[in-house]
Amino acid sequence: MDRLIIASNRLPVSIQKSDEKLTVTPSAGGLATGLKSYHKNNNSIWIGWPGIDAESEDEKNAVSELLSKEQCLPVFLEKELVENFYDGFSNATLWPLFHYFTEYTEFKERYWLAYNKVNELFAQTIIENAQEGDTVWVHDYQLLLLPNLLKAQRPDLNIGFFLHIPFPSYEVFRILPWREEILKGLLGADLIGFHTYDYARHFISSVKRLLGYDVDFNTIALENRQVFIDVFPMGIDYEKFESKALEVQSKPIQERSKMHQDIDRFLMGMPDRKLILSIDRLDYTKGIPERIKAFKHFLTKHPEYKEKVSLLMLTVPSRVDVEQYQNLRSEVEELVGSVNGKFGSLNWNPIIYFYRSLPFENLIELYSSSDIALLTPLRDGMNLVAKEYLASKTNHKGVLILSEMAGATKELGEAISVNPNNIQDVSDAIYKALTMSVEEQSKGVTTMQKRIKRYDVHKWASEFTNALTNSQKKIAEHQARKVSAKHLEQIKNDFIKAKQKVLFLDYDGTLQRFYGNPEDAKPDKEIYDLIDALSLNKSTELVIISGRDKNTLHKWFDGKQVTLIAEHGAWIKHVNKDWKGRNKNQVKWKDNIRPILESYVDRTPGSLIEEKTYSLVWHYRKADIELGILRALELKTDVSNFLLNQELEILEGSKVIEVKETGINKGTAASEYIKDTDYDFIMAIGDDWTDEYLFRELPETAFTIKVGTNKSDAKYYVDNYLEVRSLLKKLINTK
Ligand code: GDG
Repeated sequence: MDRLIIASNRLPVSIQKSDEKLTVTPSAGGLATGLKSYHKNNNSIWIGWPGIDAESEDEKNAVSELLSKEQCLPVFLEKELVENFYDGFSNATLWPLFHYFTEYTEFKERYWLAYNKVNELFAQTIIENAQEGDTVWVHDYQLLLLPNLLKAQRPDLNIGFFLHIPFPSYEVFRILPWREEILKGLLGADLIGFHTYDYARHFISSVKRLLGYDVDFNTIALENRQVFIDVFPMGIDYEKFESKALEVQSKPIQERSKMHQDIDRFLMGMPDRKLILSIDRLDYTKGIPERIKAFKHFLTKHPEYKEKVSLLMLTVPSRVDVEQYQNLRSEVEELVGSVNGKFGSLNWNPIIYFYRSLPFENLIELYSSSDIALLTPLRDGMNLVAKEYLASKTNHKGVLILSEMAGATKELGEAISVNPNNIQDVSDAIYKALTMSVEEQSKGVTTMQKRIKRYDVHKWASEFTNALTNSQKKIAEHQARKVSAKHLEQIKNDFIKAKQKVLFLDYDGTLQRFYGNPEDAKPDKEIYDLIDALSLNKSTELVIISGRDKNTLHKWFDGKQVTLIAEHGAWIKHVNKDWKGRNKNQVKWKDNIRPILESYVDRTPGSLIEEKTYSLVWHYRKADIELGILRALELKTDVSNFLLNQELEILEGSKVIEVKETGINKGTAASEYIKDTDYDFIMAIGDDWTDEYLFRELPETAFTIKVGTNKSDAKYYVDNYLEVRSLLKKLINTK
């Protein structure tokens, strides 16, 4: 990999100003702490907002200089821009929407404009600093437009994007007024990574539904590029947490920090005393009020735990200027007060509440000393705190209670999983954790530790960047097979030299673009002109080879100097001759298959049946895209039960399932066509899966060309039907 440029809203360090002096402090948050060591070791450049509103050019220069020592480059943002971009579109539009808090989501044009502006400023800074072929790794929801801004101006860059928060279901995402722009922005990346498979499939589903692109497993086929989607659950710097935990726990009691000594005193205040820990930013996604209510329920249900257990809540101040966060703070403090007021005593606070952030060392003391971690977000992209808690459990004793709405739950199957909205469920989980045997604790913790140690943040970052390099290789491979000016020259030269030539041309998606209504795809003047011009050359035979029924092809091309092959080869009409069909299968198979297809039409609005001589076709191009794909899978299974001994097969095309008599496909039809003539130039162009038969069966010397970016056995690629037409134009007027 060439040089790496990391781009995120915040840099791994912040610049602060006090008494006219600038100071550098490490930024909090999972992304900054997680990637920091990777950044240092890989000699990358990190581009982001320094967190300060620089007042003058001199100050900007001073900030830049301080940052350059950290391999960082600033994007300076003015105060008003930050308000609309950061507090506005990022945190009042995207953050609530992507976490399913639609009621908090604000749609304001000025937020959107600022968001565009900031993404453009990032693009500008990166472009000014990126060398040819550099890799850019863009992070998170503040920069969703950046990949495409970069790709449009600098196609040479390898662009990766990672989303740290959930990608919501299509039903929620579609609410966003700028949904298409956001998707297109992201699709400028070559690789897009998510924490979980669910987020990835939500994204793919939105792309399919809103932009209509074809998706083949994890590859999205754009008009002229491919975008790869994959899952990379973010890890932590395991080593760092483990070693710090060993260090703080091995200190003699008198040398421990004040906080650590307080915890020791609390735990030793009574035999069997237990400490439950929760750590999160004060955010409505974290389920903090629900957690307090569940703890209250637990204390009511289990009075025997009075004075024996406390919940230590570290809530880190966050987005303090935003009203919802201020309201949340009041609500949380009221709830804490009411629980402590109701259950507490002179020497026992059921809830120990901190509203601040703590130094790293204190954080580790909390992790390693507490018996249970109670992490119950209502929605969370990953939740690194869960992993950090486990890594700090160097004595392997501890229990993790984790919300099933956190991305981390997918990897931490041995944790006690809870629905954070179910207060009874969370209260039961607390009881279960308090009564869990040491052996069981140790078994769970050790298993999870092994997993998160193996897939730590270094592995995560290298897996992502390796996948980005691999996607680059696949893209390069595809690029190399694209019909270039050089290839065109070669095709043209061979065409001129050849004595007997044949061109097999698919119709829909190859000579003509796809239309929602197949009837609208009738040939335009340019197609007729092309056919007429090409057929002037006496040594050239033109064959239109299509899955369409013979009547349509007849209507469109009768009288033209072109051979027509209809229904994938079931019918052929040589120039100036009549249609010739295959012998009809005597078995009345259609009567058996038709009712099955009809049941699918009934259950899949927008789908329809087409009857051809040798086949029955179920079309679902106009149906809901996901339902169509699902039904197509079902239909294949259903129909395959009827195929035995019937000499029938299933052919899957673009949004169609065709049940047809065996041995009929474009490959056998083309082989049949060329078998008696010695052609010294054969070319085949097609866009569909059914054209793959053609590409495979034609002789090795044939020029086979795939339209689009999907995987193919063809030797070459072109982007779309317009490129097909311009390629054919090059062959006109040659003798
Ligand atoms: C996004 C996603 C996803 C917290 N309090 C203190 C402190 N922290 C550190 C923790 C941890 C980080 O902050 C919080 O972890 P999150 O996982 O919640 O990460 P965020 O950056 O807030 O959020 C989230 C994450 O990105 C990574 O992709 O997991 O779902 O929302 O590292 O240790 N650190 C210190 N003092 C504190 O008081 N020193």
